[in-house]
Amino acid sequence: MTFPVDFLWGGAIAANQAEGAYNEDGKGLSIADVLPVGHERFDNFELEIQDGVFYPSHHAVDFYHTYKEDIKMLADMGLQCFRTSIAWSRIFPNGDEETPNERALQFYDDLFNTLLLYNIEPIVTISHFETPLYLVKTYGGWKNRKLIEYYERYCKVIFERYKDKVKYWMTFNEINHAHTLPFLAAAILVEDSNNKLQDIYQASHNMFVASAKAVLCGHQINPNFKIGCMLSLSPVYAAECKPEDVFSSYELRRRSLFYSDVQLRGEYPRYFERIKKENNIHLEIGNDDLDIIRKGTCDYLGFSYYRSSLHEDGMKILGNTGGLLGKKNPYLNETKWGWPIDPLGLRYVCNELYDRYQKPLFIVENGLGTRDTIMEDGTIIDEERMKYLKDHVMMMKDSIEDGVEILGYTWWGPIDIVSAGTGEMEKRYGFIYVDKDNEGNGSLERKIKNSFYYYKQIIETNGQNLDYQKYIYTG
Ligand code: BGP
Repeated sequence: MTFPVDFLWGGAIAANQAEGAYNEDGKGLSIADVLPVGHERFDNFELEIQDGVFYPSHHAVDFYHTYKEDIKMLADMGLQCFRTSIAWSRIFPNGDEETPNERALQFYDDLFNTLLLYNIEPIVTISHFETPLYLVKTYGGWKNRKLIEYYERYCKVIFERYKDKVKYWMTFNEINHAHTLPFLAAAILVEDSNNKLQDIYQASHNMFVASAKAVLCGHQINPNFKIGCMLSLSPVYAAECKPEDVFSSYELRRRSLFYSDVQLRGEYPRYFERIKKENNIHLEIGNDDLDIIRKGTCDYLGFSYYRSSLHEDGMKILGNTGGLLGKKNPYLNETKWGWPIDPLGLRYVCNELYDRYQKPLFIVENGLGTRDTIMEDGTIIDEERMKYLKDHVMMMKDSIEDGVEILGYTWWGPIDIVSAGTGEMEKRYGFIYVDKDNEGNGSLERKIKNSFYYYKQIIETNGQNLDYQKYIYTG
């Protein structure tokens, strides 16, 4: 058997993309709650809710109310672990309160209990693109080190509360997106800044300290906790063999790996000195910060992998989520949203990361976002999704045979949820269909897609039976 017996097969979502109930039971607004739908959602939003604007996170797929039935369906599929985030603005509506919101704590108690009832291991992202909005409006987001204190308080509360229910944690979702999606990943508005990189690196520094503090206090509360960092790590290939393209791709890659370098090695890499000098960056660093970062290294590296990108020296860089990135790769097919499909890239990344850190990896996001067609008889034969899944699982298997240590695999969006990049519902990842469209219409009814049975088979056979022919039989 290639996959270890304790390999965790699962699925992943985020609170803001699934729960809805944006103002129920005392929840405050989060940054996601002011983002409209559309490809320009990050260029086109206000920090206050506007009349007549549709906000997809407000009701999302109503997971806040349907989690019991949804988890039962996921359990039927055989899920062994389930990654979700805790919405920080449920626990601390503004983010800077002294006392947590008990109703919200109770909600996550019930959610984790439901998972445990089905023997599904919960995996929790502490902050997944949903910083309380008040922290942006009042403190300017993560570039203000006040947030370290508030995040630490939040972590202590949830660690204490769920210490016997949750073992796997991740401190910040796709922290390296501080560069490409600064509002989502670091809760900062950099458009009008006179030194954008100064703000991004200051926010990153503060998040590093916060993450390290979380690791230290988490291990104190429960020494069995496994606390990981989480990055978006789709690889960057040079567009040509021109040395300038190759070196520039390397630098772009390193701009991401900078985050895992700090969070896994516990210190700033030497190349950072030059970046600071050349960009006039002066970081505010507290007396104990570097010591805390050194001691609070993460236990594993969680990462998302969807695609690769092609880079040319001097090219404008866009983020993974949402925008189209890079040049077209003539060797790869693309999804309907223009993301190159590159299974071998996953093996490349797994090897690259394990060679660099020798720490366990956790593939906490991978998936295909596409449109689905419902047949007349109600079936959804999502062959493209099954193929994507098969090809990536095969590469994960090869990576394990290469000697890479992988803790598990959580497919992104096992049930359809709102897209982070565009706010669309119709960019679907799920094995379970949710009847809702981009404008918010629909009955929210859940329907099983054929890929549901296929993933169930993969889990049941621990990745041995990858044949999906019988699930594309149309009669
Ligand atoms: C990652 C995010 C997720 C997620 C996923 C897919 O960057 O961590 O929150 O949504 O990308 O992206 P999208 O939803 O834009 O298709």
